[in-house]
Amino acid sequence: MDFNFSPQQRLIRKLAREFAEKEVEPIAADVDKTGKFPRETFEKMVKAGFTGVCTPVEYGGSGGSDIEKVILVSEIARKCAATAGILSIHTIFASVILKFGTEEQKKKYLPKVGKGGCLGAFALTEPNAGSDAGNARTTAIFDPKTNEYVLNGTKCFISGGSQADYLLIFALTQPEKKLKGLSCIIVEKGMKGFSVGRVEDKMGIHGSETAELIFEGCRVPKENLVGKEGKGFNIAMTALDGARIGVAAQALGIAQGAIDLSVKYMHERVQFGKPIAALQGLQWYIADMATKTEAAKWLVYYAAFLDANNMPHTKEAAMAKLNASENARFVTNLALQIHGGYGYMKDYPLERMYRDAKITEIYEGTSEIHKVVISRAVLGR
Ligand code: COS
Repeated sequence: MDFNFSPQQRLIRKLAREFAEKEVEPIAADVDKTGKFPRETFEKMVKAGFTGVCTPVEYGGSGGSDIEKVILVSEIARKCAATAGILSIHTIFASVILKFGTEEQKKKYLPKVGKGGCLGAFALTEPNAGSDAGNARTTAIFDPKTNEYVLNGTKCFISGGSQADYLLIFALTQPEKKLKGLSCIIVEKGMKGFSVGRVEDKMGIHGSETAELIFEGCRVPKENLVGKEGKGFNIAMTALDGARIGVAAQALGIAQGAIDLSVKYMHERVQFGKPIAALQGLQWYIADMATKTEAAKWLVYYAAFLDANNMPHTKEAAMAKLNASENARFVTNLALQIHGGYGYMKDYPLERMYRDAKITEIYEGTSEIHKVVISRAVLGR
């Protein structure tokens, strides 16, 4: 067994930490306040090679794996969960194209979502297909006269959907087959018949825009089909296994950031004539926060290790996300408590982190869905 990062991974962690301190932390409160997508920061992440983290060098990426993705996402989430979420979700597009795309699709799209500065998104959810993702109703009917798919329907709660240049849309090419008729199709920003609807007003992760996508007779060339027709659900589930590791990394970073702030505050804040770090009640809080976060970290890295080595990781990704997201809520709650009244004020980052942590228990699969996935694997059902 080897729990050490390679020298390369240590370097990436150092770079990511410096980037988060210099480029992300100073604007995190503003991103939260305005809810504006941090385009400039995204462009800086492009320049730093973060956006193509898992894409091979020959396709314009940085040649890393899920382990490097976890390092980047968790370090950035330490300072701003919204920015980390943007990066994490963006990487799903490339991972799907890499695993299921044609050589032409890889050559066309991977350099663009790597060093090219384009943003990718993943659109599965619909008003009546959330946890029951197989109930999607958006259709993509093939028109043999023009060799195009014609998309009709609405996607909702799509992270980055309003900003994305390229979107993976899951739609029924054979509606009568339901889940088995679902396919994955690339839609490009600006395609006729595709528009962005409502941009949601959320509790947290404000800079990571969440949008409704509307398809009204949107014509997409046949070559934009990813994988085989009817295999869309399997593609979506495979993609979500990786995406869940990204959310787990985001949750891990939020928890680590809340611990950092709590330690600093406990040494500085004096009550009853001594720093509050001397109070045993709060020492026990910190002990619990640190222990649970350390445990969460290794489950996240284990899932990433399996993914990076092409080993089955559905159960482990679900466990990592379930555990890390519950931990992020637990830790931000105690961190806010340690900060007392100051923690509740918008002048301090704790109330933002507390709000941001909540989404990690919901998106890319709720905690309850992860328990379904885990229990099925454990019970062999
Ligand atoms: N990887 C690859 N394929 C998978 C898979 C995985 N992790 N999980 C399931 N599949 C495949 C199955 O093998 C099956 O394929 P075949 O029919 O070819 O054998 C198919 O998908 C259907 O699987 P299953 O019967 O398990 O589907 P269910 O409808 O019972 O759904 C859950 C399973 C609940 C786990 C799934 O719907 C889910 O993850 N829901 C949450 C969706 C979600 O996370 N949404 C968040 C937002 S995404 S924008």
